[in-house]
Amino acid sequence: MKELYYATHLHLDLTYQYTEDRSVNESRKSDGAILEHTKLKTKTPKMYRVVLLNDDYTTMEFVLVILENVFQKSPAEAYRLMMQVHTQGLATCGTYTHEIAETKVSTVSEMAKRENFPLQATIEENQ
Ligand code: TYC
Repeated sequence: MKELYYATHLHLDLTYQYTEDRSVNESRKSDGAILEHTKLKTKTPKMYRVVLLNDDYTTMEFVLVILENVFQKSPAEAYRLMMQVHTQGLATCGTYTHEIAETKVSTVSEMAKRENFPLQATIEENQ
């Protein structure tokens, strides 16, 4: 996980605190001053691929509806991805944070069930 630190000048950056206390997160300046680094809470979130799986029963037309409406693909990109799943067994439809990826998978599953198709999507963590 990335840890971000502000790294601008002591006098200009309010996230550095001038202190005489020799604390753990300190670095010494040439004039003897101590810079205390304030660790920020923002972290890069893990990202997850949503992978669409092939099956023998879901119609190509329905997969296009899913790709255009759930994954916001253009008709041309939806067709390309649908054919990739059809010929290769699977394809990544998008990369999202965990919560959004989970929601996409649920939406695909619910829309497919409503039409009695066995279409499935899964999640894979990005390395
Ligand atoms: N293989 C399906 C068919 O021949 C089409 C299909 C494509 C199904 C992509 C699922 O994710 C899928 N009707």
